[in-house]
Amino acid sequence: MRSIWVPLTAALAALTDAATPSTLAELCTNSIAKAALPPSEFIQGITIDSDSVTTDVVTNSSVSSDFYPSATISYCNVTFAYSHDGIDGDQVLLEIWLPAPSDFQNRWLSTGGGGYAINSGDQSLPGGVMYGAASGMTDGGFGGFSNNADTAMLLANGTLNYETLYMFAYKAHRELSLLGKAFTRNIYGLSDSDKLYAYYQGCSEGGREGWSQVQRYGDEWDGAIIGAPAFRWSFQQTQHLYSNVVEKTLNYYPSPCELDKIVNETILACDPMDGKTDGVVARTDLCLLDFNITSIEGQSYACAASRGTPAQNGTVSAQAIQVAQTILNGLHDSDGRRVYFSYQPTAAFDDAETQYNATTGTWELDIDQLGGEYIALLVHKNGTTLDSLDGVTYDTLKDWMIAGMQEYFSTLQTTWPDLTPFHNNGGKVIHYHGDADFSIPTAASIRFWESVRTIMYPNQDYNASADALNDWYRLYTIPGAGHCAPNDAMPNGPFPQTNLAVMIDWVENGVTPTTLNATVLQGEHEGENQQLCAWPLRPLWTNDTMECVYDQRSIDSWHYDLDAVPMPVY
Ligand SMILES: *[C@@H]1O[C@H](CO)[C@@H](O)[C@H](O)[C@H]1NC(C)=O
Ligand SMILES: *[C@@H]1O[C@H](CO)[C@@H](O)[C@H](O)[C@H]1NC(C)=O
Ligand SMILES: *[C@@H]1O[C@H](CO)[C@@H](O)[C@H](O)[C@H]1NC(C)=O
Ligand SMILES: *[C@@H]1O[C@H](CO)[C@@H](O)[C@H](O)[C@H]1NC(C)=O
Ligand SMILES: *[C@@H]1O[C@H](CO)[C@@H](O)[C@H](O)[C@H]1NC(C)=O
Ligand SMILES: *[C@@H]1O[C@H](CO)[C@@H](O)[C@H](O)[C@H]1NC(C)=O
Ligand SMILES: *[C@@H]1O[C@H](CO)[C@@H](O)[C@H](O)[C@H]1NC(C)=O
Ligand SMILES: *[C@@H]1O[C@H](CO)[C@@H](O)[C@H](O)[C@H]1NC(C)=O
Ligand SMILES: *[C@@H]1O[C@H](CO)[C@@H](O)[C@H](O)[C@H]1NC(C)=O
Ligand SMILES: *[C@@H]1O[C@H](CO)[C@@H](O)[C@H](O)[C@H]1NC(C)=O
Ligand SMILES: *[C@@H]1O[C@H](CO)[C@@H](O)[C@H](O)[C@H]1NC(C)=O
Ligand SMILES: [Ca+2]
Repeated sequence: MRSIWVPLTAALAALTDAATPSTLAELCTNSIAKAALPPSEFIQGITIDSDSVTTDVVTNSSVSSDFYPSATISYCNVTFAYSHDGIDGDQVLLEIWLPAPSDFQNRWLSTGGGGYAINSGDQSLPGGVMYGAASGMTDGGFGGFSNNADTAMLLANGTLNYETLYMFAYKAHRELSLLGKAFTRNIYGLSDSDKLYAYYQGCSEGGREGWSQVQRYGDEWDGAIIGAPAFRWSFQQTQHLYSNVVEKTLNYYPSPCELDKIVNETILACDPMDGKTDGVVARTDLCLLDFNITSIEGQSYACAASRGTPAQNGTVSAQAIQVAQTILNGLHDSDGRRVYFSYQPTAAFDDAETQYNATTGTWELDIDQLGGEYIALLVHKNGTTLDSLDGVTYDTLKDWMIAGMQEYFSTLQTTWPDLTPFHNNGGKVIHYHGDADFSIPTAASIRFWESVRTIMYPNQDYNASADALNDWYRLYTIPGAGHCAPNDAMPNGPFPQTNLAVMIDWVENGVTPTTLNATVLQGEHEGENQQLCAWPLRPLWTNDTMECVYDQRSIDSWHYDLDAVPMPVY
């Protein structure tokens, strides 16, 4: 696939008149990398610092992850910096890993981060290098690859750093793709007519970053692999505080063991509903519809002491059931109208986690700082932790969701549902989400897919529009999986580890992933292959054979009328 080395610019020609780099060592020099930098003003208002280039050969590095198969890779680690004209002290760093010229397969991969990080350090780049893709990440201009956006977001109390906000929201990824692809073309000597396939891979905040580009730049990628995206930002972040407000409102603070017992018993009860008793709840929708956690009340639980927490035992109380059920019901305002939805049953109650007070010997409120940080940093704009929920009610949460939707609509909200430019450009999306995600509700992804369907195919019935969307944007839920990872509580569940291989096959060979390839990554069935159903079809096992079935009752259970919000929520 690799094309012949054709120097593109005079500078490049001058530096490479001797020999075409054919080995990693020949490719991986500062002078070759410098010569391959796009010219300054390649993007209006950006100056590339050619003196900043670093290059390093890395050979035979063993890599493994839930997001790509284990491999041993060799690459050239290139970094360089650029700045935005007119901003004092601005510096953005890019890191790009280049496969050896003989391994390069005309591919680019952009990668994203998690939480307030815009990259995943050295965790995501191997997933592209192993498929012959030059693979890149950015530091967003936040002061180094391990500095997160939150550390740079507040200039002073009451004043956000809007450049940081926009870089984090979508601008840094646009620049990474443009600069990274141009650099890749130059250094491997692609001609203008050579195709450079462009991909994206990221989960959680990395998933939101992926959508930020697909929603804005139709020509950026041929294929985007997006897991459990942290989009619908104001709702998603505020939702992390809902469990705490439930505990406060009901004045009951369950121990971690008591909540764990509720999760375990839910898994036990709902496991067979998918037709296979294997310790995995593949149909959390049936679990939601047909299992009432009230039956867990009175069951005894016990957990051994562990660091910082004492041994816990007791019987599941009516109050604990009420807390859990209210969390599962999702946020409603004081008029009983629905504001948002919650995690699926079987998801761990992470947001509800309490802390032990050794003085009083009781469990107390522990404010979830995923939610707390959003309020402190981007709503109050005066810090990064929320110290108190005093006076915070369900209606306060509603107000934060709605006000935040307006304030961050063009930056972090990331739910623009018209993907026409991306689709017209031939783009493909693989979107996946763990059924037992405890950090981003699985229904959040279903809602967006359904929003795209209704906005882009308004005149077709459900099946016709679903089929049309599934031609290029497919959403898969992962039985048993937690947040962007397999789940110890359901170890026999699969995880889609080969997504980039599947996407390459779809984009470059036209092989549609009717079901998504997945592998059991732990436990007694480790290594076993499973397939994931594409929404709106749901998995159902009969005699050890899985089928993807259409189940109207299940489909309906994922649709929520957010009647407390006076605006469409995509
Ligand atoms: C990398 O591994 C290959 C194959 O095992 C071996 O031939 C080569 O010497 C190794 N390179 C280095 C630098 O260790
Ligand atoms: C890549 O290079 C940068 C800059 O020298 C360095 O900070 C980073 O640790 C390197 N990464 C790897 C995996 O070698
Ligand atoms: C904001 O105010 C708090 C409390 O007065 C102070 O501790 C903090 O340093 C201030 N933060 C900034 C970024 O000015
Ligand atoms: C829940 O199940 C896990 C095994 O998946 C076990 O380790 C844990 O102790 C159980 N918790 C309770 C409270 O029974
Ligand atoms: C669960 O069962 C209890 C007790 O029978 C009942 O009060 C409650 O309404 C049921 N909840 C749901 C969601 O059906
Ligand atoms: C339950 O905890 C109490 C102390 O709180 C302890 O005495 C008892 O042995 C525990 N029972 C079990 C079954 O772990
Ligand atoms: C534990 O409870 C006591 C008594 O209410 C309180 O003074 C103390 O601050 C609490 N400790 C922590 C770590 O919250
Ligand atoms: C931040 O602002 C909120 C809302 O105005 C206020 O309640 C809180 O005390 C402030 N926190 C700090 C650390 O200044
Ligand atoms: C949609 O297709 C499913 C089969 O995939 C079928 O069972 C269902 O009846 C169809 N719905 C409509 C409204 O045609
Ligand atoms: C599908 O996954 C299996 C392991 O479960 C793997 O052997 C196979 O190569 C994967 N297929 C693709 C297209 O990557
Ligand atoms: C499942 O297996 C049982 C027992 O072997 C058999 O009676 C039944 O017909 C099978 N069902 C299907 C749908 O194949
Ligand atoms: Ca099962």
